[in-house]
Amino acid sequence: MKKVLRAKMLLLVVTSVLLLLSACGSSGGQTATSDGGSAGDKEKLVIGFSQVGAESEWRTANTKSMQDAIKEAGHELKFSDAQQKQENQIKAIRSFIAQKVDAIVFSPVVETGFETVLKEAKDAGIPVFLADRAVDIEDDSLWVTFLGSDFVEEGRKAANWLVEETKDAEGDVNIVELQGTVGSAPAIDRKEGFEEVIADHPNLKIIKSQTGDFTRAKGKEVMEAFLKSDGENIDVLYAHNDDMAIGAIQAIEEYGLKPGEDIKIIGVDAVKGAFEAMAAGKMNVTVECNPLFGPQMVDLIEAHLAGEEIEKRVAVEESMYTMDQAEELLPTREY
Ligand code: GZL
Repeated sequence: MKKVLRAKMLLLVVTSVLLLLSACGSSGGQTATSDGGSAGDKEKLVIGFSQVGAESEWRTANTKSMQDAIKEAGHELKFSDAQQKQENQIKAIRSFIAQKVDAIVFSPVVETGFETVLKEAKDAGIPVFLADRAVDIEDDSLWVTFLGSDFVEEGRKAANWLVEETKDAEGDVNIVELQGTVGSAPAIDRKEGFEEVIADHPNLKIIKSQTGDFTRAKGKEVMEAFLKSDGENIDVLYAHNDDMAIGAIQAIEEYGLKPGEDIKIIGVDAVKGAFEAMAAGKMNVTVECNPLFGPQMVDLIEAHLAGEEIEKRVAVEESMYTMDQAEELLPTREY
């Protein structure tokens, strides 16, 4: 009996020692996987992302889309919020270069002033991917691709809605315009597209135009000034983004007029706030500018670094939404 007990004890000790050794082996250098290789089969990249700022609902959603996509792909993100200042973006890109990241994603706050730092990235052999906004630089070898919306088309869509909305109007239709950040691609292009369409309709007149820098606060402030100088004479507001439109709506109500009725409100982005304003009858239309392109951007980076050919310009698919659709669509909106 004692011999059997001793044999069982010995077996238990040997088994325990073997188990302990195998555990130590797997928690050492390599994480063991079913195929015995390193975890996953995708190389882990370090991606530097220089974001414009956090000036609008659109921007916040865009940042989240990029951060989530990079994390889900198993890559490391080095993120910089430039607070809408060009000098902060230039500093961030130089920092990414010094850290030898594998790729730089960059949404330029304005179209000019980045050529030198982009040349530094190219000289360092680090590919740059333009996200959301373009730069006005001849040498397009300084970036791999530009993934973003067609802002000129967004301006055209806004104006075409107004042409249809005012086709039976008698006399002039007076428009005030809240422009986006001065010098930014969306501000320049949304103005261009809108003016291209209304040029064929001389009764549609822009009587005041000023930047609201894409923020609610500035949009409200500038709209207050418009109302002070031209209040009863304003028929339409064209805002280059919904955040400025929402700020302007507050100004219009405080002035004593009904936004969406006395003054038609046109925005761009199609953020949740715009759907809420439209559902409340205070805004008439928003042109979609889709910020949720994080996964598409990660695919482009991985494809380029894997040696695949990438189109120089990749457009994001978009639509337009009106007041009568708002209530039904609001619960479905992701940003
Ligand atoms: C457009 C983006 C613009 C948004 C604004 O792609 O660059 O910047 O329309 C944001 O809301 O501030």
